[in-house]
Amino acid sequence: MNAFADHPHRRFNPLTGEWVLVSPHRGKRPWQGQVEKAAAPHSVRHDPKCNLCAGNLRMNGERNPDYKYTFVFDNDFAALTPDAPSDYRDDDGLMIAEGESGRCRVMCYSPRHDLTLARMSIEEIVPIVDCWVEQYVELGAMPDIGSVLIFENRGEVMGCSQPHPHGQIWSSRHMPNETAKETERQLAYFQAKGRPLLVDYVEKELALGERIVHQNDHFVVLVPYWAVWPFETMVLPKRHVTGMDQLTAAERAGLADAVSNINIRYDNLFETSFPYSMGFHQRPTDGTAHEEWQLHAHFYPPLLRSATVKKFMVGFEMLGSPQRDLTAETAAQRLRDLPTVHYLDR
Ligand code: H2U
Ligand code: ZN
Repeated sequence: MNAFADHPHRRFNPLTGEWVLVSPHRGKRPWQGQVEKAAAPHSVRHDPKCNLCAGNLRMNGERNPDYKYTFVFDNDFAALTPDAPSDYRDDDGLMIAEGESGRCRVMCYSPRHDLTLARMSIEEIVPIVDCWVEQYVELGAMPDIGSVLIFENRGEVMGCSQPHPHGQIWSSRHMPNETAKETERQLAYFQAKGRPLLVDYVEKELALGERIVHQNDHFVVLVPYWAVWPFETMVLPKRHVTGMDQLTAAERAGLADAVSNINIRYDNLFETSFPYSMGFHQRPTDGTAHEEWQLHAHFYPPLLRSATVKKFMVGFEMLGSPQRDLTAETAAQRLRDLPTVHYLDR
């Protein structure tokens, strides 16, 4: 095991069947990458020009209600719509297209323009968890929806177009690539071992402890053994839960705590509003039980060594395999060692 702390190796991601190259010896190489200015934190509680603030006009001319907690609306520029063209396949199977129906929604986390998940109390995050569950159940019950993907892009560097804290929900007839890969891998493991892959994985990580960042009675935050992004993490339940609809009230609060904790640690790492794409993977909503599935969230943050220096997925990563210098164990240690009071509150 120890040679892996200093020498190039590759690690296998059992959830996707893909490899990541790890080069820990490169940790001290000289760096002259770009330095951008960190975005200033948003300080106004209500911005009259914001499309997502309560009571304001959206881009399609509709007015938002005077909402108090969360607010969900159909994306005014939805990538998926309820109607879809029919499928097409040429004789050689070289040109294949399928009509894809779906619904895209936007979810404002709170009326506060300046309140990111990192600055919210656990009590303020619980209504967001409740709203995630509600959306998963409602969209998943639609006959043409086989997959519900709840996610958040945060920070301009991640292409987030609206500063008001919000997430998105894209639901579709087919499973998108990542969920399809994870379904295939989890099913194969479940058929071979009779246990869900990620239930076994969490048990193992809890016993080893070296990649655990935070845990409460119900949820664990860890840097996965096969992490690709420098400070990538996963949030996983401690018991077998195929989808959010199976969470008890105590588990929803546990999830809110886990989400709060990792967001505070992330902001504290480089003392900035930490950008990321995060999202939940869970049981496909195609009407089958999917006992192989385990609910989890992935956080994919691009920052590498400061508030402005990010990791680029280029060259070898784009054409070969993802690569990282920092080991998952070192990343977990750094996140674990951070204070859990937000730097702006200290
Ligand atoms: P980001 O999460 O990447 O910032 O995207 C915000 C979404 O909000 C984006 O998909 C939608 C955009 O289409 N949006 C509306 O539907 N109406 C608006 O008035 C503003 C933005
Ligand atoms: Zn706003």
